[in-house]
Amino acid sequence: MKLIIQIPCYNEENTLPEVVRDLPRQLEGIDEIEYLIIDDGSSDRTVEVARELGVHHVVSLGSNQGLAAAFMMGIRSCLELGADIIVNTDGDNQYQGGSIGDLIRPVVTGSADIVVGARPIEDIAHFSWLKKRLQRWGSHIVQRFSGTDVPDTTSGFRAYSAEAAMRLHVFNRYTYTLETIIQAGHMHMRITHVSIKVNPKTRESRLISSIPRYVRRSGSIILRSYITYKPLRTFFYFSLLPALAGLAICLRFLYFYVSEQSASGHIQSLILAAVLLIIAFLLLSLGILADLMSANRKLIQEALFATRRQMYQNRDTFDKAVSDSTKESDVPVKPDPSQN
Ligand SMILES: Nc1nc2c(ncn2[C@@H]2O[C@H](COP(=O)(O)OP(=O)(O)O)[C@@H](O)[C@H]2O)c(=O)[nH]1
Ligand SMILES: [Mg+2]
Repeated sequence: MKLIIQIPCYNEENTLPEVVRDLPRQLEGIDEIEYLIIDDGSSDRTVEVARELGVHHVVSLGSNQGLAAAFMMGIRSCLELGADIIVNTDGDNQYQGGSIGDLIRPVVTGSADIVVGARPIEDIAHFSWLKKRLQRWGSHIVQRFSGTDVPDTTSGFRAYSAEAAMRLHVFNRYTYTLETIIQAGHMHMRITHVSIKVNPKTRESRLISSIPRYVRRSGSIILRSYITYKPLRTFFYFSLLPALAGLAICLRFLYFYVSEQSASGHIQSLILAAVLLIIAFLLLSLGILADLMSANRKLIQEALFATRRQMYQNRDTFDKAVSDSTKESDVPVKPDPSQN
């Protein structure tokens, strides 16, 4: 079994040496361990430091594209390098390399597809009161939306089986942490967590430069991921308010119409009710369309997974098949004698 530990890095020259030195060299149940650095257009010496430290693989995005893009590039690279298990950890030395053995165990024994390292949020001294509350509420919302019980949904310390990694696809550019849990939950992957300890703070968080911005971006990621997987339900909820308001106004109109034997004076409310009911109808129609599109997405997702599995797990067979088919199409077509 091959384990690749990936570290997305954006200007981590100061902390990377400590992170790499702390990584395990061997682990029970693992035959090979390799490290991979994803450099997201760092302007410091991150790449040189990684090479000096003897990191096995360094891949680069060229320009700064954000943590989500770096994470996905790492996942694809690890799969191409033949990883059976992929561990993601951060470049700021927040997580402890010594916990990787515990983190991968459920994947090694085959009892989980994804394992999240859950930090003791309440006991972390450098997390402010507000950050602790946001972590807790955010995780609670993600648990509800994903149907999982991961207590720390923003933790970047995780282990993925190769098959789980092949199924994941992150659409947003900001962070992969929330979207991957919602995706995994809806794809019915087995996702579990283990308690971990963290190191003292080495620097300020670069992902959370401002709390309101972080809340807005995370909220939009959660909502968009949920709509992707449960479009009909979401649009049904959206349509409830105009539908109920429209119905109530309609009933009020009917009441006056029957009791006063005249509709005069209430036409405006009838128009308002009609507008609200049309809005509700349109929202529900959008939900039905989105639901049909999501059925297509599921098929594409399955096709993509099947292709990736064939590509990564039967690498030699796949390469041969591709080169054979290229050779065949290069062969000049012989003229058919029967045509003359
Ligand atoms: N690829 C990429 N990684 C980033 C970026 N910002 C932060 N990171 C990495 O993401 C990880 C977590 O970032 P950090 O600033 O520690 O945020 P925290 O999770 O709030 O502690 C670290 O490994 C960083 O190097 C970025 O713009 N691009
Ligand atoms: Mg950090």
